[in-house]
Amino acid sequence: MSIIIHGVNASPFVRKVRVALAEKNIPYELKPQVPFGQPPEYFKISPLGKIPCFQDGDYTLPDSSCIIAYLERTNPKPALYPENPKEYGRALFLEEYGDSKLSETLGPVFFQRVVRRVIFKQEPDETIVRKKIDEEVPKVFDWLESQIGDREWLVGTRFGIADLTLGSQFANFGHAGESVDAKRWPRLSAYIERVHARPSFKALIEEERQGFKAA
Ligand SMILES: N[C@@H](CCC(=O)N[C@@H](CS)C(=O)NCC(=O)O)C(=O)O
Repeated sequence: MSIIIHGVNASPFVRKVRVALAEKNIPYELKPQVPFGQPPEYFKISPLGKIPCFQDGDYTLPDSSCIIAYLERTNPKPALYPENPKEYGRALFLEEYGDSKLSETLGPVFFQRVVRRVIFKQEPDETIVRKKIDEEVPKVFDWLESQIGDREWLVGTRFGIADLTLGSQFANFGHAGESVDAKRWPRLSAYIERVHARPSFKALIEEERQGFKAA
């Protein structure tokens, strides 16, 4: 096994890459690298200091979006990006939306409820959590609900980059003890269940849950 992913399994960006690797059936090793207190050597392979970073021999590549785009070229099947130009553009935007807006909205809920408790042994600040859930989540979920419509997957007819990006962010929402209200957002709720039922997601979510329990 020559591929190494530097990172930790709680990161939604690391999970994106791990799901892509699982979908493409590519073996790899996860090498623990926490996203704080990074040693100076880590900045040589990941100049922003962020996780994940990919390594295959002396080839290194940071950033989940760059890594998955690279994997699509080295291991094209099954494809995670649509062929059709319009669908391709839509898939890239949904990936960006997941990595930015959705991450900014759901990430702090996970940080307060899981990272603070498990890593820093502190109580969560529920004021921050409530503000996110009551004020920001509804707008984001309304938009996602409108994008799903009657589709099985967000773009085209196959599971791909948009689905694995959104699914990764929602996995952390689940780890924080939250779920999508199926009465208010029925399509989004069923869609996230569908994404998380894929073997690539299911195995990781279970592994992560066990890790949080043990910590
Ligand atoms: N655009 C990056 C974002 C990665 C990212 O923000 N990772 C967080 C952990 S979830 C991190 O490493 N934060 C540490 C830092 O910002 O110094 C990607 O897609 O890989």
